[in-house]
Amino acid sequence: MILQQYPTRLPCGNRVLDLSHTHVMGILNVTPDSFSDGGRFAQRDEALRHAARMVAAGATLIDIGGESTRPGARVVSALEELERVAPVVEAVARELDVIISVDTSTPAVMRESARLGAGLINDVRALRRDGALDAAADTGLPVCLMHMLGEPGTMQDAPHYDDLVAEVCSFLEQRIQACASAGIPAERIILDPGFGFAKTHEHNLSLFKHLPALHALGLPLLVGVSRKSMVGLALGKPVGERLYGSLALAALAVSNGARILRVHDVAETVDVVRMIAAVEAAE
Ligand code: 9MG
Repeated sequence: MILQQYPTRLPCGNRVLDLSHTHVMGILNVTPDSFSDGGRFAQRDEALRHAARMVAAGATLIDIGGESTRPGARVVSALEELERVAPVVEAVARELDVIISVDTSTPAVMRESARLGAGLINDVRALRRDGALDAAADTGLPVCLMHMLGEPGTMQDAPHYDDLVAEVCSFLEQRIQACASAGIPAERIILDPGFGFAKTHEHNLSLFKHLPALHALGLPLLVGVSRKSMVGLALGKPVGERLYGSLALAALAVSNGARILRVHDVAETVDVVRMIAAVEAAE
């Protein structure tokens, strides 16, 4: 059992996230290759249906992203990202009872998504883009700060650490400090080790093993490993066969203090979380 040091109520816009237990965040990518090419409204409706399925399966957060963060991915303009994300944020906010997380590093997308009803900003660049700290602070929303070195396009070019865990912790502490200076208090921050971002397979495994060190920073942890290469490489499985490995890591993450699991397979991960909760609630 891991003791938590942060408040259990995290206001996320017009909803509250109860951090006394672990939540499942469903992934909703709205990049051009995510949905059929039937035009903008058809894509928005398809995205909404997918979000509704994840909510029905037990997701309490939906993470909407319009910029691919895969290694080698193209950087999109703020306008392009906004055109992908905004209609979906607006539709999900109108139709579904769920906290919307917006997966973005772009200040204009943060501001507009907050206006349309988003409740959380998930930034893989930890608010390091110009204007991102101020934009996030102005929204008043909580932020997820993820560890990554460099940019998605180049982050896997021989990442090196002298002391991986210490360097990840120190990076996150520096970003917490930058947030404080910009007016974002620690009570509005979620931390994420950034599995698969500027890390080799060995780095990912080792960082996972040392999750308690990140938990000791005293803020809620988000873990995203669903179908990632660390599962594929450990098991020798292609992306379509990584469910059981992803669920094993989800269970380990929960028992090491993760409060949000960012996943593709919502129903299966919700079962993992509920099963662990049932055991923890027993005498
Ligand atoms: C957008 N995105 C892709 N992988 C992620 C991860 O592991 N964590 C967070 N916070 N965002 C992610």
